[in-house]
Amino acid sequence: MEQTFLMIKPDGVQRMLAGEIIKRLEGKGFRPVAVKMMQMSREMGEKHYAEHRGKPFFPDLVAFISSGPVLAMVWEGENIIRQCRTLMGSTDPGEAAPGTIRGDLGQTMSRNIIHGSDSPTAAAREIALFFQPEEILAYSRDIDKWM
Ligand code: IDP
Ligand code: MG
Repeated sequence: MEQTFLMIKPDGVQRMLAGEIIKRLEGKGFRPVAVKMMQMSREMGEKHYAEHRGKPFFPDLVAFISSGPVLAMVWEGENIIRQCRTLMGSTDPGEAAPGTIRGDLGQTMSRNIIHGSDSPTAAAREIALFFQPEEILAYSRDIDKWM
């Protein structure tokens, strides 16, 4: 089953949107297999966002992502990487469609509440950055036969 890395960013945690976001993911039928509250170090922020190093917004992005607690999660489901990108909406909440997480709840490009892996390669890299293999559970739910 495909897995993705999702993270509620510091703005989402502070605005108490974690429950709302998890509700949407559960409602879609996806399964959480690892979840932890943590505060990222600056170094970890730089690693997580390594692809953006050198861009003008990189220093602020790293400062922001390490500024307070985040909720780091691994979720699984069929085609979950693509589907979660769709549920999240465009990077800029001003452009994100209504009904999406960023469209409904996000504020600006730098305060867009949620991170989600954008490819299988990114998902594998990000999951390994945040979780030890033994922290990721394998289980099924009775309702999964209806999914
Ligand atoms: P994504 O989160 O939708 O995958 P990316 O392009 O990977 O978007 O950018 C990572 C994060 O960096 C975004 O979620 C956003 O918070 C921030 N970001 C991206 N582009 C800009 C920008 O032009 N100005 C400020 N922040 C940006
Ligand atoms: Mg990205």
